[in-house]
Amino acid sequence: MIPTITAFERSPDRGRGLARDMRVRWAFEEVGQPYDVRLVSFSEMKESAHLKLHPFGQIPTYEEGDLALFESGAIIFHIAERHAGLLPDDPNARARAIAWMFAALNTVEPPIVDHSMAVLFDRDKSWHQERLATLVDRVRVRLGQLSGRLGDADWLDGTFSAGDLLMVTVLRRLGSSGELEKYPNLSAYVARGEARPAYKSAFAAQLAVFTAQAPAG
Ligand code: GTB
Repeated sequence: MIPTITAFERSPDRGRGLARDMRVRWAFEEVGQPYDVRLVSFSEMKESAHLKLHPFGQIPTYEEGDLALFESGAIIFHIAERHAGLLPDDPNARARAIAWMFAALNTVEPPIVDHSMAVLFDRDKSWHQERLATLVDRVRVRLGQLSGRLGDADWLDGTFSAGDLLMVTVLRRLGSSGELEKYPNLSAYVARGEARPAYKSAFAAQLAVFTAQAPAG
């Protein structure tokens, strides 16, 4: 059975692959699992049909037969458990890869999202500059620690895993902030992820949604 995920009908990122369906698409491509996508509008996400799938009215969701899932991390873990290619077979290496999945979502993503939300939504606030300085500091602490741990390795723990997939997508959210570029090994790490054929296929698929809607010319 081919799983169906949901994605933004019109992503605010204009095809840059920053919304969280991108990581799920990438996981499917890594394991060679075909998938369908149902595009949803912002208003549809808050209607009861979608809320049955996602209690917080967000994307992505995952449906396969009787199973419905939300939370990108849980969806990717589900995919990784059912297919080879995203988690090592060795039990200890597998546990460490799962720890990196949690680290990406629980330790590195929050300061990055707080920073990007402040840049997007709080520019006009009187306290913006002061708050931004704090948020930038928090991002730099995490990037410095991550950079130190990665060192000159290609991936976080041996071979590429779902931990790397999530970490790369989280770091990409820094966008044009200039923060990632302060850590050349992290920039190279993200570039390595983006160079994977599975990443490129996933990126092209989400970009096609934007291009199909963008006015020509
Ligand atoms: N913890 C959940 C998960 O990992 O699945 C978070 C899901 C989530 O935040 N979904 C967002 C959403 O549906 C889309 S990805 N938002 C609509 C809402 O809450 O009403 C977040 C996102 C949105 C836009 C950009 N962008 O434009 O750059 C980047 C990321």
